[in-house]
Amino acid sequence: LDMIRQLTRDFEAKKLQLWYQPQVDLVTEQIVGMEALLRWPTSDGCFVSPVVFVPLAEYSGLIIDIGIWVLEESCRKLSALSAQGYTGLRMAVNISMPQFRDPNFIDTVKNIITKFGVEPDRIELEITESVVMDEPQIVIEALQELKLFGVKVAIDDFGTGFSSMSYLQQLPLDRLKVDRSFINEITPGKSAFIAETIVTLGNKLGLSTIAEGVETREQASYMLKLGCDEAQGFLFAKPMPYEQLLEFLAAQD
Ligand code: G
Ligand code: G
Ligand code: MN
Ligand code: NA
Repeated sequence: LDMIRQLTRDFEAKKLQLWYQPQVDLVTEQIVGMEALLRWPTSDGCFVSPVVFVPLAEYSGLIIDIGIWVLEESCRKLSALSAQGYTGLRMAVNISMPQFRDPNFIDTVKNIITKFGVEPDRIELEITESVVMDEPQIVIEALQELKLFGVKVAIDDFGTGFSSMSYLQQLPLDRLKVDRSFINEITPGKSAFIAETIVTLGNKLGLSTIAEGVETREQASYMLKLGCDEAQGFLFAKPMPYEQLLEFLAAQD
């Protein structure tokens, strides 16, 4: 409870940060987009992990306001990147279940994207399988409407949740994110077979695929060989503040 109070205070004092992790095309290894990731700095120079504080924000309802800020900040940065000539980059934003339950969610998303003059197809909403299974009807309907508006939709941590394959049919999906647990032990074995099956499934359904948590050359070339489109992981770049992202982009030009 104390932590929720502290989080609320720090959010209101604008102390939360948004960091960005590049996503690269596996063939060219050029950056094609990034994922926006929350960071909560502590007074001693460390960070509280989102794995710890995002559930608290969900439980307390604070995630509604935080989520609005994350989307605004993401759109603000996309707009700034466009002004610098980076007009084609995509931004992936994580969405929690309570945000879908917010009756204003759909309008809020549309309004923010419009306000910042961002092309809707440059925003990708990331949802986990547990979000889909929690209240399928609400999530499917919201995503269908937002899809009509033009945003992209990705399933995060694919293969780790308990989801029904039938939702792959009902959800207006663009991308599967292969969970990092399947990339970890990429030597022939169960993980590698699962990674291969997810990429094949994505390809057959006409969805893009991205490998998460790629840390080694071997993992990158293995995923490329499987036909995976993109990758995100420490091999290419860690999550970083916006100023550092600009340097990363400039170094690549
Ligand atoms: O950056 P890190 O890998 O520590 O993030 C861990 C998890 O925290 C992510 O996988 C994601 O589920 C969650 N997370 C990070 N940023 C956000 C955010 O802006 N919104 C939501 N809902 N979850 C986030
Ligand atoms: O949304 P999601 O929980 O998938 O967020 C991705 C998380 O994975 C972030 O917390 C990010 O810091 C982390 N991450 C990104 N790339 C790597 C990687 O190559 N290795 C490991 N161990 N973690 C990573
Ligand atoms: Mn994610
Ligand atoms: Na993930």
